Amino acid sequence: MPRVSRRRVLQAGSALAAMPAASQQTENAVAASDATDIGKLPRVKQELVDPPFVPKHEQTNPGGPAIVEVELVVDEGKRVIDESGTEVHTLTFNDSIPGPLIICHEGDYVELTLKNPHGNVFMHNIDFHASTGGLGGGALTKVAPGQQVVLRWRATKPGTFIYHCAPGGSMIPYHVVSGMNGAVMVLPREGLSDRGGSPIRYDRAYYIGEQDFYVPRDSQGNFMRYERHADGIADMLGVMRTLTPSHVVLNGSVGALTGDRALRAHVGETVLFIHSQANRDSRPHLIGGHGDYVWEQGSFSDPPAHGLETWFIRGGSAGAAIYTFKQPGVYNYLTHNLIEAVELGALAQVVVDGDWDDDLMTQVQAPAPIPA
Ligand SMILES: [Cu+2]
Repeated sequence: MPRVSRRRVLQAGSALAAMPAASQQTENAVAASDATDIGKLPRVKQELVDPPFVPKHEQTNPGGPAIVEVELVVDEGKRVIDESGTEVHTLTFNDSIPGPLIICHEGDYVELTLKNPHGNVFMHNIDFHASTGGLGGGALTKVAPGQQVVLRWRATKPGTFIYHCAPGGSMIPYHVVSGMNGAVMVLPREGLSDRGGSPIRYDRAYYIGEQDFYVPRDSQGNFMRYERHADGIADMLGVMRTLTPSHVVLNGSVGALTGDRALRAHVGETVLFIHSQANRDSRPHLIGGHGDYVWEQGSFSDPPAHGLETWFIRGGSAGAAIYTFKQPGVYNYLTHNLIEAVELGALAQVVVDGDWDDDLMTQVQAPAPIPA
């Protein structure tokens, strides 16, 4: 394969975006000055982990920028997404739905190696909403089976952002609703803060990726199974065009974050929830708790909202919410379209241990017959 120079691709990208010539020159100038400094920056390899867990990270990082190296491998597989054994062919980053959370600090460079292994059949790429230029990296990362590519981009905007595959045409939504999406969290160097500028720190963080699936049904209404991935594409595109998902789930399947697989916390702990939805709107709600601080639109440049009951995640974005648990119990974390939560699967649980606070809530009288 002939190597395409970065400059050429940038020019192609600018033609697509009708970028004026002056800004093209500026971009090339910036690229040249970056190239001289980049070799001096420290490199940090980030071990990505399967959600709901997040990679090890510092909440503050007052030092200078680093190059954060990450690797994503495209998986073309199959998975069961509900209790009745409904099976879907999946397209994923690192065999995980959602793809792993990547964490860096504002000003860092993210250097991604994207691998599309031999044996896969589709072309893939990646569009980082946190990045700038070149279709979010999509123009520079198209990889055929057997290829890998390395992309570096600078995290200039602090916040939570999705990334997703976007190989072109109908394959863009098809790959996204087959699982190819995840999120990046770009922390401010001084860490998170409230609207008064006071620091906010968390004891643990969980990444929840909401996924809509569009599984075709047969004439009896049963979910279809397809031997090969390609066999089901036309039927699935038909269901996608109804805009009516068969499943809406948190972290890849119904029940992925409930029961034995529920999230854990203790009374008094402050928990950061990052919630992404690459394709549809969502309404996260923690039953029995609140969003103490919520960056609903995901931008850490804006102060968080305080004390919310439900927040809104726009399709194609990720947001963050922080809550300090004050009571023990099993909390349901769901999308407050309750039909999607209860009937379609978009429900997780947080099991919190600790002591009950009677001052916050108490049962004054147990259920008893109404006096005559
Ligand atoms: Cu893809």
